Amino acid sequence: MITLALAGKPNCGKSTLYRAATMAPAEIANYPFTTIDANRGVAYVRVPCPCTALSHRCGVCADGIRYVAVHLIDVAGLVPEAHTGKGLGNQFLDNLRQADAIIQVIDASGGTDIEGNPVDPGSFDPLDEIPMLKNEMAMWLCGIIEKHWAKMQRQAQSRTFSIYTGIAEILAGLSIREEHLVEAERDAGIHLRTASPSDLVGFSRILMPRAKPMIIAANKADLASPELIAKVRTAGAVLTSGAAELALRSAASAHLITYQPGDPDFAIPDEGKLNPAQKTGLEKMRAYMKQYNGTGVQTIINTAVLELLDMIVVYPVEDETHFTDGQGRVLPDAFLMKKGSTPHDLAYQVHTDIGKGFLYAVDAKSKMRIKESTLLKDGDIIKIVSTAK
Ligand SMILES: Nc1nc2c(ncn2[C@@H]2O[C@H](COP(=O)(O)OP(=O)(O)OP(=O)(O)O)[C@@H](O)[C@H]2O)c(=O)[nH]1
Ligand SMILES: [Mg+2]
Repeated sequence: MITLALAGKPNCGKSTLYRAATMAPAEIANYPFTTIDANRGVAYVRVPCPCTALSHRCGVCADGIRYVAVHLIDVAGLVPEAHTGKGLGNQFLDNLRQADAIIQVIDASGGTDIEGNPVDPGSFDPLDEIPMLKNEMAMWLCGIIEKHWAKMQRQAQSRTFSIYTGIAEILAGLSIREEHLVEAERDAGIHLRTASPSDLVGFSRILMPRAKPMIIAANKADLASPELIAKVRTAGAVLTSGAAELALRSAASAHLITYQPGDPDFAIPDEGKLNPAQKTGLEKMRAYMKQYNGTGVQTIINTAVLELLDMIVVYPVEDETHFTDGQGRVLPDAFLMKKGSTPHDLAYQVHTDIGKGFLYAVDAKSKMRIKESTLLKDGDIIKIVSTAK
């Protein structure tokens, strides 16, 4: 399953975003290093369900909205010089190994310094947080390579030894491909076989963003001044209010409001159930959501998966006439696939045996058999015909 990780300085709202997105427990507090051990949970990408265009509704989606699961990890806060052991150090960055992409959380309100201590709102520049995390992550990566470097250079004396394979092995689990290494070596202007420790720093800085694509969540946007909002937006950040999303989801589970994650607004079925404080709180959130088109929490997850990781959602079925699986369930599964995947790739994702025995695929919407080389499209409903059952 796709894995996203929330990372950033302490006290910027990572655990709040995590709780809002997963509705799983996690400690939240207004001081640095509240989180020590990583939290892991399930969040969802929101997409329109293709069943709305069919004669049978699927029974899985909520009013035509389909939520597709991804893993979400919330890690401890990172401070400058974490790679030399400051704060909680950077050992916990190992939690990011499994992440396909990183959501860097910054405090858009400028109300906490680089170490997460509360300061006057607006007195800290949130954009200063961005290079800090990049730097610490690059130094972490560099540290992993350096640990093995002496041995690697000895091995590199042998002509048959591939330095790329060697590094790829050290970084196993980080989803780094050998071509990333070749490109980063070229762009850093170094020769890996003879690289010095300082060469490795430059190399790691270039390699890091290729290995772990990153997107920025400008959180606590509900507290941010218009100037800071404009500033973080110019830097390409997605505005989020983890606190608002968490409050809305909690209110929805208590049946005080009707709200689906990612909706631009919510409804209050019975005003009488709310106390005055709840009413004022909800009105504030509504004003915020109107201005910024929702709380931004769903947007950041969708953007990370669908745009940053360039994925589409595809629906495999066994019966292309009724769009069902073997038990008659309509569109039971939704798979996130990298754009550029083929039906054969989908077959492998469903099951290795189905992939091995792949014969051909049928586009269930047109009922046409599709060529193996055809690329899957977002929202495709596909029947796979395989020798394996
Ligand atoms: N107004 C507002 N407050 C928020 C928001 N997100 C988080 N907070 C508050 O910011 C403080 C820190 O939140 P946490 O979620 O614990 O932050 P963290 O990044 O996980 O912190 P560490 O685990 O210490 O690194 C808490 O007081 C939250 O209530 C937000 O979107 N808006
Ligand atoms: Mg935390």
